[in-house]
Parts: sequence; C-alpha cells; structure tokens
Amino acid sequence: MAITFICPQRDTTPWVKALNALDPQLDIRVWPHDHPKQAIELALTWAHPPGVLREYPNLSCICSMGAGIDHLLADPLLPDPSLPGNPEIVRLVDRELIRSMSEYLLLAVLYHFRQFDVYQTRKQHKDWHPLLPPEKEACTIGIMGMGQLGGAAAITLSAAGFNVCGWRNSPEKKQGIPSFHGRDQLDDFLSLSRILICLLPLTQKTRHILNLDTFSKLPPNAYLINVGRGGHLKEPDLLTALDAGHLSGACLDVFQTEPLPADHPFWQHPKIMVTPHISSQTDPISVAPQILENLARLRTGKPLLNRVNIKKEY
Ligand code: OXD
Repeated sequence: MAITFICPQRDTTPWVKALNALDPQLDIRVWPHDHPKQAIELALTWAHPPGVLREYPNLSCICSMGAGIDHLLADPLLPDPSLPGNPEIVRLVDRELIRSMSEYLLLAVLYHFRQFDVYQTRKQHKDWHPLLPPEKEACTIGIMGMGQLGGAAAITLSAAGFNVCGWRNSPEKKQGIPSFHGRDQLDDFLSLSRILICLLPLTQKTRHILNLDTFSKLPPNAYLINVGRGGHLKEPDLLTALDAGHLSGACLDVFQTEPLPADHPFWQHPKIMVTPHISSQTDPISVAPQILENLARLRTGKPLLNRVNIKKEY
C-alpha cells in the first residue's frame, strides 16, 4: 500500500524527505505522477483539484496538510466521511504550529501596542517625537476562535501582561481566559476588544464576519489582526473603516486572493501590514510522526488523531 500527496501548489520534497527519514520503506507517491490509484490508502492534500479524491477506490484517510480544512470543503465532490466506506478526514495540528502562531501574534500585538507602526511612518519625515507610553489596562485583546491555536495565543498574550478575552461558537472556558460565545455575546466581546484577532475556522457562519458592522462595535482606534482566512474579511469594509479613522490599523496574513495581487490596495495602504500567509507554517519534520501515527492507527483500526467534524466545518 502507499500514500500520496495531492497539492499542486506546494513543494513536497521536504515532506517526502521527513517521512522517509522516519520510515524508509514507506511508498510515497506525488500526484499526478506514476500513480497506482488502487494502492493509495492515505492522501495528504492542500487545495487538491475538485473530484480527484473520488478516484482512489481504497482511500481510507484524507489528511489536510495544515490546520485548516476549508480548502478540502471547497471541493463539492469531497467524500462525506460520515457515510460508511468513505475515507476519514483528519488535519495536522502540532506543537510547532501552535508555538509559531503564538509567536507571530505576540509580535504583531507588540508592534502595534508599542507604536512601532506609528514610528515607522514618522521615520519617513525624520519626526523625533516620543508618543505617550501605551497603557496595557486600556488595551484588551479579543481573540475570535479559541481552539488549540487561539487558546495557546491567549495564554501567551496574557503571560505578556495583556487582558485577553475570547469568543467562540460554544461555551467553554479556556484556562481561566474570560470567554464569550455565540452571536448573542458577540457585541459584548467586540466592545472590549481594542485589538481584535481573528483565528476562526472559515465556515458558512464565519465568512465575512470581519465587516463594517463588526468594526463599528469595537472601541475607537481598534486594531485588527487577521490570521484566520482571507474569506473572514470583507476587504472593502476594512478600507472604509481605516479611512474613516474607526480602525487605527491592521496586520493581515491571509487574503481573499493569495498571493495578494500586485494591484491590490492593501499593498500601498500606510496602515496595513501585510505578511504572506506565514503566521504558522506546517513544519514537515514536526508533523511527520503524527502522519505516521495516523497511518499505523488506520492499519490497526484505532481511532485517528485530529479528526475533523465535517458538519461543524473544522
Ligand atoms: C493552515 C495554514 O491551515 O497554513 O495550517 O493556513
């Protein structure tokens, strides 16, 4: 039996190397080359061509090559894992991914909180005027999405001395972090969030949740950090909120279209920081043991790690 990568936009070389370093006998194929479809039992995918996963008669597991699964759900022909005989769907979540997301968010928060964004603009005018020191008490950070990544970021940011609160779909307290849940509590959460971080999964409920109405409920001069998905943000609404002065700035790592097109207004906007979807990148060496563990579980009929709930869309 064999596994395959189906990820047309990604270089699979480091992945194959990391897996074969742990299991030199593992038969690894890369779509669309030299492909005995009958032999494939597990497919690692990222933005696969729609419908292709139905071509593998013995496929038992589909594994997202990252934490997100929206790229899988974009396939209208994705086999439904709740139907008997269809492959299970899992995602990759690992300590390294969680650590690097927390690190990115700490940096993005401090960059804004310590006013480096303002000084960077002032430098162009050789402007030497210290601003008043910022006050942490007046700067609550609101995290939308309190799953594994959001929960860890909340702990990192509160350890750095910030007041942090979270908002999630269902009620659940995360290690002492005050938490809001559901649409009913969204406005209360937003009214506290001087820095708003979006780490939600992209679902039908959360698409375009970052819109003008949401921004209008934040405290004045709020700052947005989006590390969820480009589909969470109504991009023209961000420009309107920034130009109206209601938001003081934004740090964006994800975009509606990636790579961000050269003529996109975000590139030139002085109040928008752009990074190229690097907030947390899956490290093949770090996740290789998890992939092999799931392959072993598949072969011995044990429950798989990091299974996805397709109904919840994450
Ligand atoms: C992921 C990502 O989902 O890299 O892991 O966006």
